[in-house]
Amino acid sequence: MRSASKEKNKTKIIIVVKVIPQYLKVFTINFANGNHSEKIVNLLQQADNKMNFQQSELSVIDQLKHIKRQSVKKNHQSQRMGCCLATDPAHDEIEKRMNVEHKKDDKERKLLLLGIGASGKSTIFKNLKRSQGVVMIEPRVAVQTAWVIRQTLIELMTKLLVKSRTFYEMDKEKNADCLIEETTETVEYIKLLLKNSEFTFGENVEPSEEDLVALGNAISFLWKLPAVKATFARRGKFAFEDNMEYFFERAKTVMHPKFLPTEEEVLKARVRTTGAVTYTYTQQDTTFLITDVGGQRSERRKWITHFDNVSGVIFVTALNHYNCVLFEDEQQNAMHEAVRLFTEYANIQEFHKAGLRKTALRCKKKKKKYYILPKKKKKKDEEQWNGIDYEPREDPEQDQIHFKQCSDQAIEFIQTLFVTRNTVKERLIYCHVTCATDQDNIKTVFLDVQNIIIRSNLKNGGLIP
Ligand SMILES: Nc1nc2c(ncn2[C@@H]2O[C@H](COP(=O)(O)OP(=O)(O)OP(=O)(O)O)[C@@H](O)[C@H]2O)c(=O)[nH]1
Ligand SMILES: [Mg+2]
Repeated sequence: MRSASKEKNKTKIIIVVKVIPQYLKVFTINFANGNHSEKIVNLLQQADNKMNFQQSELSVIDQLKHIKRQSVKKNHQSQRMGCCLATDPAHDEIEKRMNVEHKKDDKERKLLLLGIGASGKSTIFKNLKRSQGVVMIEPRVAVQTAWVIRQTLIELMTKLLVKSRTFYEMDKEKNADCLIEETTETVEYIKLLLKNSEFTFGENVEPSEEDLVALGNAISFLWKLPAVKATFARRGKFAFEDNMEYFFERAKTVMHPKFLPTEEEVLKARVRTTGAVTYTYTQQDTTFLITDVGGQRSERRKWITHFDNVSGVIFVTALNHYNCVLFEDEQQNAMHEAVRLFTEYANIQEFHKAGLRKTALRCKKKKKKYYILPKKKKKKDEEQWNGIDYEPREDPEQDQIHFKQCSDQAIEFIQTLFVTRNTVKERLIYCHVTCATDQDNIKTVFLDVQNIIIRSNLKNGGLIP
């Protein structure tokens, strides 16, 4: 039996896989983030920061550690320069504060949300806050989110039009369905859209009410074009945001001057995270600090500042990413990037005191043709998908059974891709398959996460076997 001291401070890796409900019908989706103006994103982030809960960039202990490191560095530099500075007076004070904070830290459990961009971290984070009773949309946030959605609609419709042309030019026979038929109405609407796609809404540029309504009509019309739909079906080949189908269908409503998004729509809208946000809440006498970080490549170098004393890592990965490319690099498959990232971070020194106990998987019924890693593209270190590919069956009952078989196999395959990357034998890894936009689902996942952490605290303290 392992001693309690050895068990102490174990980091748990919990993989949460997001599931896209609309997958009943559609193909894969990816985000095309970076399209919103930085200003809107910043404004939103600021507004989000002001919501009524505790959050900060770094925990106090992290900040103190940083100050201490700076102070030690300064001392070393002084000594190298021949100065006989015994100790920095600030040093003792920092040590004292660190001891106090460490004691406090003992009662706090730090959870870290990691994963590639658009994997669903912030959606889970927002949903967790919502389940804790935090009001998600203050009037100002709602107005700003409305502009983000409108801008995204214009930009992504423009992208679809451009890609329609690219696909058609690339292979006129194979991509014949991407050719946009030229009619006076189509040309007029495209012109209107392109004229407005040059603006960044929010930077003192707000179209008139008439222009907004006209834009809504244009997007709604263009969305119905078969060529646009055909290009949309090929969106696994270029970076494209999640949930856009929902907003395209409602283009006229979204472009209405009085439109304000509902909570569900705020969850569906894509706002890239820059930096990190921490939310503190208490459950069963334990204080949890959960940190959401930006997942795009440029954001990941900031992660290291959050690794101290982490009790649990929630690694989020999106099931639809098996057929998506990265926004940062359209040549890179998003699922491959997620597996690589998990391998890198699951085995880093900071999370080394971890163990593997069991893998729990919960799954919702989904209808989707799964072919995760194209066989021809298999690389040396990648597992090959040998499961059954989903082909719709005529008989609904048979179809359901067949689908269940396919989806179970595919989920197990993805799960294995991650779990087998763990090289620390005793680490605990739990897998949940959930839908990040579904509040009840996320509530259950977090209840499980909290229970795991609380149980392991009691175990470490010798209170339970
Ligand atoms: N339908 C559906 N959409 C989801 C789910 N999870 C996330 N999304 C959508 O995916 C998009 C990206 O989600 P985010 O939560 O912003 O992703 P992120 O991991 O925080 O991305 P970064 O901040 O760039 O690291 C948003 O439009 C979400 O609404 C899910 O389970 N189902
Ligand atoms: Mg985010």
